[in-house]
Amino acid sequence: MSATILVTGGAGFIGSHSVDQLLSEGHHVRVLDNFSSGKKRNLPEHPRLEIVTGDVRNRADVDRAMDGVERCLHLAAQVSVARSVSHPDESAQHNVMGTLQVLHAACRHGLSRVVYASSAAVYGTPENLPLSEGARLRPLSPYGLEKWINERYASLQHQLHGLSTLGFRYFNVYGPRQDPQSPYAGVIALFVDALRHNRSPTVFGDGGQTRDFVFVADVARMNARALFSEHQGVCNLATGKASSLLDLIAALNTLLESQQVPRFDAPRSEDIRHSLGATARLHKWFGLKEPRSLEDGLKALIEHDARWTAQGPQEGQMA
Ligand code: UD2
Repeated sequence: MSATILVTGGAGFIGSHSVDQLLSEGHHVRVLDNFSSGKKRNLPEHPRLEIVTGDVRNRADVDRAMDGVERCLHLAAQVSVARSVSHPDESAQHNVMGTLQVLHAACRHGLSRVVYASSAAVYGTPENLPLSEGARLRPLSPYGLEKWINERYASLQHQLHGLSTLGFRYFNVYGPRQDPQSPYAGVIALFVDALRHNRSPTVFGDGGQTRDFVFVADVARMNARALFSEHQGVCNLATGKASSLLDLIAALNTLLESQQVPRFDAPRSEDIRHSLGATARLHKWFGLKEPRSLEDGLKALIEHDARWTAQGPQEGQMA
């Protein structure tokens, strides 16, 4: 059955893939985006897609966007961990007050479900791996704390008003449309860009640090699935597999037929060594049994980039 779904931050990286997924499932989608980092070119021309330019911090904009909507995927955020450290007040305005606006409006408009972006950043330095949802939360940045506050607000709105919510703790999401030029680009986007331009990738530290890399199309599928489920609370969105940066460079060299050797730089302060998500809840609640392997995901990313370069953005979009 088709529904009308609001996607805040729908022109961004994860947002635009989620919009594609929801459209492919036959839903009507409304995007609310202020286009500060999201891009119109990430979105298709589609008869079931409506775009509202506005800000989640603005009550009138959120009310306008939520009118007639049944479910909401809330992804609009200030996404830079570094910026949250340098500008904590501005970051909290976006991430805490913006989310509060969305949750509160969802209650006023009688929405049946809100799925929102939390983050692995809520965990901070792990005590045990893999990180399960019950692990102690010790965020290392305002960004991580803001996401945790959002989880608490969502749970409280459930308690007070019966609003059904699910927060996904995204691990390291990668895939097409992650902009390597952005100061907040993830390591995969940066390494692919370096290798494609015959540059050495810069590794902060010794490259032995590991991450749980999740392909964005899997994230989009899980977002869509969660919108139509009843599960309440939080859930990791991870693969349960760890890869080191050196593994990543080796895989990319093979796929791109290059032989780049990394340049090693000082480790980032506050960098965590290992990150790996437990996936039992994700499997049980949302059935992501076989997430895309890193190799397959990197292949899809590289093929997408090649099409984009050859044909331009419209034809380059992923199905
Ligand atoms: C990810 C998320 C962040 C937050 C955090 C929580 C991304 C882009 N960021 O940060 O939003 O949720 O997890 O734990 O997903 N690195 C290099 N060279 C580079 C860039 C990065 O060596 O050119 C290293 C970096 O020092 C780190 C690893 O690669 O050890 C991953 O870095 P990242 O910025 O992609 O993601 P992360 O895990 O710091």
